[in-house]
Amino acid sequence: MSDIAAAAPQNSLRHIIIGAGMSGMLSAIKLIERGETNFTIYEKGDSVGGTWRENTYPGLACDTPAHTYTYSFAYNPDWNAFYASGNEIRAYFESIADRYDLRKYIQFNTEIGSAKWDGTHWNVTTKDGKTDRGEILVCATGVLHVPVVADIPGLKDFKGPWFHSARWDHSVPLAGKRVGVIGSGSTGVQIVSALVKECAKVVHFQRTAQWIFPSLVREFTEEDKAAFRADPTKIDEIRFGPEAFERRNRFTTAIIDVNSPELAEIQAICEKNFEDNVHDPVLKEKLRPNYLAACKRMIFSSDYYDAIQQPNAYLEAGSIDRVEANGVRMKDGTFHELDVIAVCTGFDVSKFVRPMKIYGEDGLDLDEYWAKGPSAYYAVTVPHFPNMLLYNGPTGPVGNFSLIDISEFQWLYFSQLVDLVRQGKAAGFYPSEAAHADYMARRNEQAKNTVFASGCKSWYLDADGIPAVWPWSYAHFEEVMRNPKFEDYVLTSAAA
Ligand code: NA7
Repeated sequence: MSDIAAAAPQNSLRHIIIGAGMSGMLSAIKLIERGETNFTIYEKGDSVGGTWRENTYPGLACDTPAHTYTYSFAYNPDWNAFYASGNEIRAYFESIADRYDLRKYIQFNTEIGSAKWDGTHWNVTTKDGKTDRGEILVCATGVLHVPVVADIPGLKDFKGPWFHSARWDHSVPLAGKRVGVIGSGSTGVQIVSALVKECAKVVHFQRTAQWIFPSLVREFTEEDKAAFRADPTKIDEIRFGPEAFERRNRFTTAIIDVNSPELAEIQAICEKNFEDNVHDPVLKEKLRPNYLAACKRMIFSSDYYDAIQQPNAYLEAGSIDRVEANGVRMKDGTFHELDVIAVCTGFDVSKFVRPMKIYGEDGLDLDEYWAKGPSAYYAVTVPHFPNMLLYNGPTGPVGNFSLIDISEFQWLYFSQLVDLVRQGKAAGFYPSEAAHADYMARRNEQAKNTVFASGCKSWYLDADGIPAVWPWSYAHFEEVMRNPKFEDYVLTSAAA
C-alpha cells in the first residue's frame, strides 16, 4: 500500500479520482456524503476548477445559465448575472472546495502517468513515481484539456507574443496593441468581444462563419440575490421552470430532428439576430454561415456583432497563408501587422483520459482498444476496463447543456454499479462487448440523423465524420443514467 493510501481512512472501497475539476470534486463530495472517505484526488495543476483554472482568457464566460451550471446540492444565490464569467465560476469551485474541505483529499501538482488493473484493484503511478492502489478508478480528466495550436506556417517566427487561448499569458499588456485572434469558435468570439474594448486594433481571423444565438443579458441585483437566498425555489424556477424546460427541450429536439419546428425556430432566432445586428453588406456576406444553425456548437453572444463592427475591429474571412515576423499574410497578399496573436483553434477532443496510459483486463492497453476511435458504453464505461468511470467520455451529451447536471447523472449511474462491488457481488464490472457493440451501432445510426451531421465541420465529428455526441433526447439520457441495465455488465470475481 502506498503512503497516501495508508493515510486514508479504510472505511470503504478505495476510489482513485483523477482530476480536481468539476467532476472530480463532485465524486469526492458524493463519497463524503456516504461517509466514504477512502479516496484521493490526483490533480496535475496547483488548484481546483479544471477547465475554469486553465482557461482565463479575456471575456471568458459559460454559455449555460449560471444557476443551471451549479451543483444541484450547492446552489449559489450570489451569481452576478444570468451567464457567469469564468472568474466567477472558478471562485465558485474554490468555495466548494472550502465548504466541503476537499483540499485535504487532493494531491496537487501530481499527474498520473498510468493506471493498471490487476484483477481486483487499479494500480496508479504518478509521473514522479508515487504509487496508489484502489478498487475504483474515476477519470474526471475533462473534455477539452489538450489545446491544439493550428499548424499555421511561420507562427513560431512571429516576433511578438503569441499563445493558445487556454494558456493565456496575462503578463502581456494588450491595451493599445494590435491583436490578431485566430479562430471563431466560442472562444475566439468571446475574446474578440472583450478585446475591442481595450486594444488599438483587433483582427479576427475567421475560417468558417458561425451562427450566433443572442444570449440574455441580465445582471442580478443585490435584491435578486437576497431573494434567491431567502427562497431557493426561485433558483429552482431558473433551473427547472417553463423557460428552462423550453430552452432544453427546444435544443434537444432540434438536435435530433433537422426537420423539427424547434430547429426552424432556432434558425429563425439566429437569422433575426444576424439581420437585425449586422449592417454593412460586405461584412454581412463574410459573417453569413452556409449551413444550419446548431450544426456546429452553438455560439451564445450578446456582444460579438456589435464588437466586430467597432471601428477598431476587422473581420478577416480570407485564408491565412503564413505568419510573418510582424503579422499575418493572407493568401490574397493582404498583410495584417500585429503585436500579439491569440490562437483560438480549439482542443484535441479525441484524447479524453490520454496521454495517461490505462491498462485493463489482461493488460489491455486503452490506446489499442481505442485504435479505431474512442468509445464508451453510454459514454461512461468501457469493456475490459473494470470499475472505471469516464466522466463525459466519448459520445456523451456535450452540447449546450450543463455539464454539471450531466456529471451528476453519470455519477448516479456509476455509483449504482459500484454497489455491486460494495456488496461483494463482484470484484469488477464492465459492459459486455455485445452490449457495447449494440449501443454503438444504435448510436451511430441515430447520430447520422442529428443536426451535427447536416453538413458542417465541427469538433463534434469523429474521424469518420459521425457526430461523436449523444444523439438522443436529454430525457433519454436521464432515463438511462437513472436505470443501469445490470444485465449488460460482465461481473468479474477476485480469482479472475
Ligand atoms: P472550437 O470550437 O474548436 O473552434 C476552433 C476555431 O479555430 C474554429 O473557428 C476553427 O475554424 C478555427 N481553426 C482551427 N484550425 C484553424 C486553422 N488552421 N486556421 C484558421 N482557423 C482555424 O474551439 P473553441 O476553443 O472556440 O471552443 C471549444 C469549446 O469550448 C466550445 O465549443 C465550448 O464548448 C467551450 P473552423 O470552424 O474549423 O473552420
